[in-house]
Amino acid sequence: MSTTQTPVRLQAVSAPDQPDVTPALEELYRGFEQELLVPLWTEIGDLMPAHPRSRAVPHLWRWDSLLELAARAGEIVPVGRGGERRAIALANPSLGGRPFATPTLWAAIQYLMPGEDAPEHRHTQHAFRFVVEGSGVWTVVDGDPVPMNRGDFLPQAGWNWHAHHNTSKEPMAWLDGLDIPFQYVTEAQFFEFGRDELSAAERTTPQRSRSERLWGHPGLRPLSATSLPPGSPLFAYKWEFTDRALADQLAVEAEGYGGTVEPGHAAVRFANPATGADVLPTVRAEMHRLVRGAETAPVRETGSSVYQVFDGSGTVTVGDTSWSVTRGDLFVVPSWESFSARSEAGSTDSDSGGLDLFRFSDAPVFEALQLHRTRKEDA
Ligand code: 1HN
Repeated sequence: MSTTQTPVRLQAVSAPDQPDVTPALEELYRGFEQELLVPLWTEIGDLMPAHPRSRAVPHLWRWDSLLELAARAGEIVPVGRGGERRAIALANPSLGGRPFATPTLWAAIQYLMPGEDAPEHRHTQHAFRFVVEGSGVWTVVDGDPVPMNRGDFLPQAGWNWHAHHNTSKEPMAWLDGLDIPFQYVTEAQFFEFGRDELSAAERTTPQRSRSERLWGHPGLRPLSATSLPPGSPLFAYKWEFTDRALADQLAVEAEGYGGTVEPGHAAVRFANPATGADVLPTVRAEMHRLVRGAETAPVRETGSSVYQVFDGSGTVTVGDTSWSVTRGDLFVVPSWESFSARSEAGSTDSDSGGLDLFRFSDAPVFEALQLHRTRKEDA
């Protein structure tokens, strides 16, 4: 077996915190290079910054552009065994062209043409779907067909078998989120192909999945559930319930009883109904609603997030960058960059002036490792 040696290159530099540049130091550094050794005193600033400095940068992808390109892919790129999915990933401009939205998170637009199937497989990577518009696809999770409609959030924890089929006469696009970049560095990934065809029972199109019928009742746990999967046993969080939860928070606030995270800002986390924990072991998902004219206080957090505008329009600020955003637009908040959002009335009369933001992040990983920190910035 051959091994590849990555050369070590050490540059003696003249600086207050560095040793004097002498022939003896140069010779010492050549000795380090020869033996593949790196001294801490040349690296400490990069390895131990005073606060996180993300390799990722804030970036925005416009939904219109993603959808247009995905539709073109739908015309010319088949879906089938091998490629598995017509998914087109967001690549953070400072992560070397890899399909990584952030150092830990994958985000992609997936597109399925009328009548098409995305074949069954399973992998250790934890995944979810979020539907910003459209309908007509059923995702089949461990043999349970689950409908996908606008506003629905569908977690698929690692190692579940899953396939998708579009039974409608229209193409459908949605957002996929996975922890692929995180699992890539952990080197703990497994993947298996499933069956080439789904059964007739799996190709049915119920309005509610078995999972929703068992687990979709607030506060009620089925006594038949003796063992639990690694993520949420509820395979769909329907928009009807998310929307009502946000509207109810704002109504409670309007009555003077709090209930929101800050004035005019309602928010919910998608939680595992069996445990109350995050829906996926490595991914947190939330929905935020800002009423007309509301804004959030700038906040920094360790770990990274991807946001998608679900409805309305507004301005979001990530670090030094601000964007006007509207339905479907996606953007990245790298670790420890400050984030704030403000709702703004859009150009259409039907626009409520509010802003609904879907967010997913790697927070469960940071919390489990005691690395989660949040800091409110002075506005
Ligand atoms: C995957 O299985 C799906 O099941 C979506 O829809 C995106 C990206 C990389 C690897 C597997 C899906 C994926 C993926």
